[in-house]
Amino acid sequence: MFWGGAFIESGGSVVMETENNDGKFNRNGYRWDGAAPGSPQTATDGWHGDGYIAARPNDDLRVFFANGYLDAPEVVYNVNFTTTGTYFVYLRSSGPDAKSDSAHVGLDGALNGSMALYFIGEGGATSNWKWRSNNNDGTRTKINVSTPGIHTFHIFMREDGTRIDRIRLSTNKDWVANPNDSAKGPDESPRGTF
Ligand SMILES: [Ca+2]
Ligand SMILES: [Ca+2]
Repeated sequence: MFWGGAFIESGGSVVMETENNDGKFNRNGYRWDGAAPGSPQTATDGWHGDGYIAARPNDDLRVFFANGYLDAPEVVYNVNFTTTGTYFVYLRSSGPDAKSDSAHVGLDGALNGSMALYFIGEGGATSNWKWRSNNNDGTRTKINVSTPGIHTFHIFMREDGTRIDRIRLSTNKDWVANPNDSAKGPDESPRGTF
């Protein structure tokens, strides 16, 4: 789907519904269901916007480790940045089990992190969805926007079955979605042409 422009970063923050992606690439028998073109996924309650994306099929047969992320199915988002510098990556995610709770993220084609995400039932949790912002080793997931203008944010599959609802890129390293980390977060950013 052509949305007519890039997401607009403002004040060091940009928020995107994952289902409003700007491109989608199926690879090696795997795909992101719910990414445009195609209807958003809606079966797991608690999503925002029009739904979410999910890596499928969830057969646990293959994990795209960091050295093979370019072989993994991908979705992309175009963002116009005016604020340069370090952004922390926050993903609102969900998964059916611990073999379905991670993804790779990047900027302009480079890999910037392999994120440990969230699965239902983790730690006795009662929410289907939570925001996560760390790599698998516990360090923060970051991107560096070195120049103003349009850049492309990428999500690649790592483990199949992973669901992602929303993306926030923020210069605030301490952001917590109030009233708790399962909350929606800020409204989706507008788009514009540049
Ligand atoms: Ca899986
Ligand atoms: Ca969504």
